[in-house]
Amino acid sequence: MNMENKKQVMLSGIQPTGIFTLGNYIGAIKNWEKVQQEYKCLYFIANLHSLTVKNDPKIIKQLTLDSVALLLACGIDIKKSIVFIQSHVPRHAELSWVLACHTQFGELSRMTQFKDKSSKNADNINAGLFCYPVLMAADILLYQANYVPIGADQKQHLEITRDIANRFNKLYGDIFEIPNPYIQKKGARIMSLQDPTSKMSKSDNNPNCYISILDTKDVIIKKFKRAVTDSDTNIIYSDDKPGISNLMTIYSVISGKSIKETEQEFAGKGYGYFKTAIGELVACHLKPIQDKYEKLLEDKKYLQEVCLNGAEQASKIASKTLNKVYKSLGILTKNF
Ligand code: AQP
Repeated sequence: MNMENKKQVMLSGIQPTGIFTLGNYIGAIKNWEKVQQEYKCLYFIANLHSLTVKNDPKIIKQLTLDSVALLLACGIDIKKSIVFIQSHVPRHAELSWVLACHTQFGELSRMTQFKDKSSKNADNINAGLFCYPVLMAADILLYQANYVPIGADQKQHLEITRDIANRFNKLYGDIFEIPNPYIQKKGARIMSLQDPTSKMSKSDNNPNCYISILDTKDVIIKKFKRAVTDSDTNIIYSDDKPGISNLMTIYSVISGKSIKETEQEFAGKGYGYFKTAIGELVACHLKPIQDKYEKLLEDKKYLQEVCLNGAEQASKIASKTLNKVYKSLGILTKNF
């Protein structure tokens, strides 16, 4: 066995429901890029998950390939990681059904994201929204992932994945690896610029709530200038100053400076000055990503190849797990 085989497996996905935000970047993708050296990483575009809420099919289709380009532009390297589109590996949907038959209605009813999303989509509380954590469990367990990078909002979903896997292993033998949370130290949750008590989301109706990775410099600076902050002008990190604290977290993660250093740098400077500085910093950081993205989009054929290669590699691992699962359950596969 060579060293490559000994690497632990890390898996994560992102929905093609909008152009990635600075929240997605800081909370997820920036970290995905870093861990590629140490782990065997699989990153996928979770287009099946995006069906749980109503979206325009044309936009989802467009955003799926754009999202692959964005991942590559953000530094995900296909020589180190497997990048694929969820719907290209039908094993996800197959394992999801098997796991749904081993998940209790009561467990799914307790998921806070289901409660949140069904209150936001009262006209479309569909069974897929309810079963979302089961598909997510299938995504993770198919690849025998050891680690899943998660923000606070996904904690409960990983817990239920572990519960399902443990239950399955108890009934049918040692089938699934039990995944662990991989929690990064800094900048795990970036909040909305207009409502710093709720998280920055790419599908927010108000574009002033988020910075898109593709926003131009002018737009980025304008959005930061409009960001909601409290009435005093001191640049101090504190729980009772969620607006400025959120901006300081962003500044700190992107600049690599600590919160203390950020406080010192901007002591006595006022919000206006700080907001311009953060706008300049973020725009400058995103520029090379935007340039690389534009270049990648010019070569659709290359992007398609990336997706097909990724799907092929992912399918091999996924099929091995699903065959093991079917065998343990007495479900006949074609090569019986
Ligand atoms: N605001 C955020 N701060 C930190 N991390 C975030 N993530 C999302 N928003 C923030 C992380 O990004 C990864 C991919 O998320 P997703 O696309 O699967 O769905 P999400 O968490 O629901 O992200 P959005 O942007 O809020 O999407 P919509 O608007 O479609 O619901 C995850 O690792 C997530 O933690």
